[in-house]
Amino acid sequence: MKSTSFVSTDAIRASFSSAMSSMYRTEVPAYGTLLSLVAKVNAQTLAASPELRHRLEQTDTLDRISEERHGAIRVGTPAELAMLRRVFAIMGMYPVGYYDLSEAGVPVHSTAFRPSSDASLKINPFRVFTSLLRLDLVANPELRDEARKVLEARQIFTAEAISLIEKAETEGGLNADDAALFVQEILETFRWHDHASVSGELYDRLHDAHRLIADVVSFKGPHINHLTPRTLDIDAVQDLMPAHGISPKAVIEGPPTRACPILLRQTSFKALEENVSFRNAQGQWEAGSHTARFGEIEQRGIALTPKGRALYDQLLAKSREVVRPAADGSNAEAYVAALADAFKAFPDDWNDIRINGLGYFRCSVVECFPLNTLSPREAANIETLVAMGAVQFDPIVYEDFLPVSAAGIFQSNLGDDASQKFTASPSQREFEEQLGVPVLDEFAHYESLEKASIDACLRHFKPIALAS
Ligand code: OOG
Ligand code: NI
Repeated sequence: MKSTSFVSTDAIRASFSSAMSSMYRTEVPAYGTLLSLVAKVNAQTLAASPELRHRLEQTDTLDRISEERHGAIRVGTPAELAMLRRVFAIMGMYPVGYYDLSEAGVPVHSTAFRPSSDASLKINPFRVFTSLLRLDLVANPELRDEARKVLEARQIFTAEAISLIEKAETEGGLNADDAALFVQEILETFRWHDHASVSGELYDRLHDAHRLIADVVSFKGPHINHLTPRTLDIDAVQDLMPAHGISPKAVIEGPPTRACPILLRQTSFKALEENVSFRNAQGQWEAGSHTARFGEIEQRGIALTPKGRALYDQLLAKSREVVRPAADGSNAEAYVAALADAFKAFPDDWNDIRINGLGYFRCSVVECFPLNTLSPREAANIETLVAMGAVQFDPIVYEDFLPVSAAGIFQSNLGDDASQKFTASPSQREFEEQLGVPVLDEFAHYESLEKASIDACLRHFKPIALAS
C-alpha cells in the first residue's frame, strides 16, 4: 500500500549531511576546528560586504552556505558504485559530470552525486565526490587479481540498509521512522575502520602499486576521506589556519583571488597518519598505520561556459609554465604572482564575463522597474532589458569539481613519494554502464538554468512586447 507520509528526498539528504558531519567531527577533530573557523570568517565577510549579503539573500542562497559541504569516497567495484547510485537517489542526489583522474596520476574515475534542481540545492547542496578504483590500470596481474578477490568478498552495506533501499524503491519513498533508520544504516558504510581486512604484507604490496589502491582495497568499507565546508573568503581562512593549529598546504588550488570569483578554489591540510591493525600470518593483530583522511575548505565562484572553461584551463597552464608550485611551499609567492599575472586576461567584472559568454548567469526581473517606460521592442529583447535596468543578473554558482586541475590536493595527500604514472584513459561509457545511468552533463545543465531564467523574464514582459 502506498503511504502518503513520505519524508522528502531533500530532508533525508539534509539529515544525512548533518549525520556525516557529526561523525567526521568525532573521527577527525581538526575538521571541527575548520568548521568553526569557516563560520567565523563567513560571518566577518558578510558583515564587511552588505552587497554580497544582499545578493545572497535576494537569490535565496544565504541560508544554504552555513550548512554547505562536500565529501569524498572511493569504492572498489562496479556493484558498489551501482548500489551507491540507488542510495543517493533516495536522498535526491544524482550523478553529475565525469572526471578521469588517471590524468592526474590517480587510478580512479569519478562522478559527483548531488542535488541538481535549484530548489533542492537551496534546501541542502550536500555533494559526494565518488570515485571507482580502476583495477585495469594496475600493471601487475597477480596483484590485480588478489585485489579483485578481496573487494568482491566484502559487503559495504548493512542488511538493514539494503532492505530499506529496496523498500524505498518499491514504495516510492520512506516514512519518518524508516528515513531516520536509513540515515543511520548508510552512515555505517562510510565509517572509519581501524582494523584492516587484509594482511600487512598485502597492504604493503597494494601500497607500492599506489597509495590509493591500498586505501580502497584494505578496509571493510569506503570511509569518508574528507568533508569540505564552503567559505566566502578562502584567503582569510588559509591565513588563519596556522594560528588554529592546522597547517595548510602551501598554495590555494584553482584560480587566483579575484573580485568576481570563478569556479572553485580549494586548500587542504595534510592527511593524518592513523593507527591501523593488520592481521599477520599467525592470525594475530599487528600495529601499523595508514594515511587517508584529511581536511579541505573551498570557495565557490561562477560556473563557466565551455569557452570560459577553455580560457581558465589555458591561463592555468600558462601560469604553470612560469612557476610550478613546489610541494614544500618554497616558491609559493612566485606561484601566486605568476597565477595572478596570467589571469589578467580573464575579465574580472560580471558584465564583461557575461557579455563575453564566459560564465552562466541567472536573470531576474527588477520588481520596481517602471513598466510604462518600455517600448514593445525593448520589452522583447533580453539585452535591452538588462541595459535598461529592467532585468538583473546574478552568477550561477559552480556546483561541481576541478579535481584534475587541482591535482595538487591529491598529490599533497598522497605523499611526495607517490609519483606513479598512469596513462590517461577516460572511459566515460564504461563508467556509466557500471553506474547504471548516464551522468548529467554539467555544461548543458547550467545552460538550461540560464535559459530558463531568461525565458521567465521575457514571459514577464510579454504583455508589453505584444502591445501595439
Ligand atoms: C577525491 C578528491 C576530489 C575535490 O574536492 O576535488 C575532491 C578523493 O581524494 O577521493 O574531493
Ligand atoms: Ni574535496
